Amino acid sequence: MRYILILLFLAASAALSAPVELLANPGFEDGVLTPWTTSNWTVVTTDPHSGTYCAFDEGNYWIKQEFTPSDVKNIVSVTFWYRQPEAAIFAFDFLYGPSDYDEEIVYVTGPNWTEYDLTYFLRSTGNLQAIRFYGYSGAGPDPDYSYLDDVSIIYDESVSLQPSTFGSIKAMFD
Ligand SMILES: [Ca+2]
Ligand SMILES: [Ca+2]
Repeated sequence: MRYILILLFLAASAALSAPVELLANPGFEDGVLTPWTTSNWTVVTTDPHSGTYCAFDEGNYWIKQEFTPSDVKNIVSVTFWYRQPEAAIFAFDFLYGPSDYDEEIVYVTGPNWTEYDLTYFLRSTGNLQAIRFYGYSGAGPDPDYSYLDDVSIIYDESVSLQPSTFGSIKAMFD
């Protein structure tokens, strides 16, 4: 009986320690936005970063996905791919509550798909529960198009036991 319990414990530990993607439909390959919500974004097939689909917006509108509130100490990476034909800017938010969020501006330097790593932007403590991106308006005379694809938030239960997790390191400097 004892060995069975140990085996069950090991199996449960292995299941918990596997890194998991917190987002659903992170590359829009469902062909619809769900479960993303938005004020104007749509799914298109115009030059996606990968697969068949990406998300598209014209103007400064938001797209957001909520997920199970997750301890930042276990979030090992936040990345996404973004494209704007004009050299412009866009904003993104990390939400820790319905109206509790941090916002930052990203400067776009060229028209090609670019990967951004937002992991540094996590708070040292708290539970992340949604991510939100914006398009833009203005910049040059071209249409204010924004494309988004392959968003990823990786959660790993096992890293909470390690003092070298990103959140712990950040806490030293807060
Ligand atoms: Ca895609
Ligand atoms: Ca413009």
